[in-house]
Amino acid sequence: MRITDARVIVTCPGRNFVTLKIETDEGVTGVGDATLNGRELAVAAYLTEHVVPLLIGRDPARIEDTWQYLYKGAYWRRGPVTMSAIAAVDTALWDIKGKVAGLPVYQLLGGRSREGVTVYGHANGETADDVLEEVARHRDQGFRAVRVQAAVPGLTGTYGVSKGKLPYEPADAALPGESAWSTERYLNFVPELFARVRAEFGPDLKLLHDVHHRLTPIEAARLGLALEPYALTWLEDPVPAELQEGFRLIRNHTRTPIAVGEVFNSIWDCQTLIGEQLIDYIRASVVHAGGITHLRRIFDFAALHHVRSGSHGATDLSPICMSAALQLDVSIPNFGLQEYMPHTPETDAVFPHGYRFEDGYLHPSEEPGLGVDVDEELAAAYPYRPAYLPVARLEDGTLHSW
Ligand code: EZ4
Ligand code: CO
Repeated sequence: MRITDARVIVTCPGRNFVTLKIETDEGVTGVGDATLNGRELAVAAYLTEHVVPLLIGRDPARIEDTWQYLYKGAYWRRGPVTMSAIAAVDTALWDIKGKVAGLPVYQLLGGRSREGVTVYGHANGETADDVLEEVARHRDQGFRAVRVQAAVPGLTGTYGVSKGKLPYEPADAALPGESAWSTERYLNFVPELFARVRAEFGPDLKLLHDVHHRLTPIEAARLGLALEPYALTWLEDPVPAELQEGFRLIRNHTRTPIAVGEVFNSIWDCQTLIGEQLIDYIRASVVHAGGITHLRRIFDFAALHHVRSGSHGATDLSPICMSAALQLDVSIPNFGLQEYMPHTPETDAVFPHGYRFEDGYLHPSEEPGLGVDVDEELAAAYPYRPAYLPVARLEDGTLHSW
């Protein structure tokens, strides 16, 4: 079997997505997500200009060799643009291999390790009262785990909090918006919020919180310590993670579990974090961390160090990425949690898929391959629109960490 064609599909059914579709001489096709929020067209060009010509004529069965060829052959290794492009190829090749074998991809990864994939939803709101309502709504829908975020009193526009009741879509402006940040106000408010949520919902519901890289290690240590009475499942992205050693200080001060990794693109981004057991959950994703092949390598490394998976699953990861993530989630031994933000009906229609939510779990498709496709005709009806994440500034105007 040979690859005969590969094309990049850019579409915006409510938000932007980049998809790679690979075709073969035997009529079997595969799809991969290549979406990099706010830098979509860079990955599209990387694929079209520099990767697609290398794929034509290759044997689609050689997944590992193709991964190594694209990673090592480029000379320029790693980076989110490169690794999202490699991820798209890798994901599409696993899709093809599953279809050829007549098996869902998880069967090729060793089969099931669990009955369902435990997911967490997002409860967010302008006030603590709104948040309590949202947590209750998720619990009533069957969610066993909920990420809790509220607007910080005294600040306008807190990242991760939607306007109105819809799931939030943070890349919301043709040029980046700006919001104000105060570490003092934030640190004073969050423990109060969790005291209320834990008191209202009891000990069984798993609670999570995302700091979005806004603190320093000592500030994160203070927050982790203050949250210990409320037994969080994890505190996410407490600090920017370029300095992996910075997590030693957090670890030395708090027993609140730590999750990190949504911006990571390779195993080298978490080598110290995992190797020294400085984190509890690694949140890298199929689309940004080199596809199924490389993410499984990260998860296997994590398994040796008591670190579980906590895969990123925000709305900027397409249903193709979610389909691939679920195939991994259900098969690996050290699965932890999977983030699940439902996509809009427009997005679901462009990417018909077979995964389903039931009773707090997502279940992967049982179709051969990944069980997802892209409707190219429908995709063409939603042209690309520039959309960027906001930036945060301190109250005096200083550009703050993201
Ligand atoms: O900021 O997906 O855990 N979820 C998040 C998301 C990320 C976006 C970035 O593209 O932190 O909202
Ligand atoms: Co996050």
